[in-house]
Amino acid sequence: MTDKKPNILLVYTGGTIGMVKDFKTGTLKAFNFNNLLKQIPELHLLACDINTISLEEPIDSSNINPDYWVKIAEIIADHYDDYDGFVILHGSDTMSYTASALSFMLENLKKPVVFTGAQLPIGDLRTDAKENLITSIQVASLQEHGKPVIQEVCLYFEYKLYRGNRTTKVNAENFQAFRSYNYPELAESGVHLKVNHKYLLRRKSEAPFKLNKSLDTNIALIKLYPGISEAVISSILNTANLKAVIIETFGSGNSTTASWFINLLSNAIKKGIHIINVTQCLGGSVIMGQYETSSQLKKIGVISGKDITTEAALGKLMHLLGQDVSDNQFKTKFETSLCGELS
Ligand code: ASN
Repeated sequence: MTDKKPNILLVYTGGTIGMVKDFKTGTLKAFNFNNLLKQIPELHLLACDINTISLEEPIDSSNINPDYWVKIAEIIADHYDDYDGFVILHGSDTMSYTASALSFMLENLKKPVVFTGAQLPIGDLRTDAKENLITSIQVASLQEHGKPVIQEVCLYFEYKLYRGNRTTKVNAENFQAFRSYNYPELAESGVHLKVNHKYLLRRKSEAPFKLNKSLDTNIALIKLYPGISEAVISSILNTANLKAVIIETFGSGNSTTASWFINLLSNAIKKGIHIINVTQCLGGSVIMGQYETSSQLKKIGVISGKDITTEAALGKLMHLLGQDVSDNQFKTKFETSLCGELS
């Protein structure tokens, strides 16, 4: 083993974390990340080497889209061999979507990709940014027997490390903004940084790292509510070029049993549109057939999202549609875990 310090690439995409307060005017403004080490001298104390790279025009994460996901994934792929780990600074609003999508795009990842951000800018006196940033870098630097401890896309926020594709932003006010209801935390930061080794993703395959850039956005998301009309469902299902729809159902995957609803879904499936059942509940799983209100969905060929989050279901769907998976294989592929996104 060599004494070489881990090498971390910090990728700045935007978001609140990267804003600083101009103390003269009191306004928040974008931060020149090339000066990061000057702004946060603590980073020099970390036992790793850090380089930074920034999107040309950093964004508020509400402006994120799959083109940006490709840009971020390309930065990681282009530098994959040169770094031991990656920390991605991203706005918190859509961080779970980006972390989920990247988990499918970065196939056979064997290095840490840690997403983090903050609820208050790094220049704010009460900021949560410094702890999030410093611990994310430490997490990305963890090595055991010369190999990274974390070998997956994860999200670090407010003392907790989560699997990225299991997270959801649940709070716009609290520092603890994220939760992972269906999968335990990968690590917790207290006096010690405790890693829950048994929950870490370990791929059996020795296949090399591969970047999947092809994402198909011909999809839709419908959240069911009592009173949703035939006209609304029908107009969405008649969207030009539509290939798949995620339906956020009630409880363990239940929906209205109204015949217009089942018929619309059944006809869409016959036309080759994939329908995915994801629960609106934050925790728990879709179990089609448990109640009468889901058995027809099962019968007509609706795909079970099991305990996947909506964020991960969207990324997985865009990814699988981009991979030209055959119609016969699609259901099985969607219902099988690719990188720990469902149980
Ligand atoms: N609007 C910000 C963003 O997502 C929120 C944040 O980063 N806390 O870019």
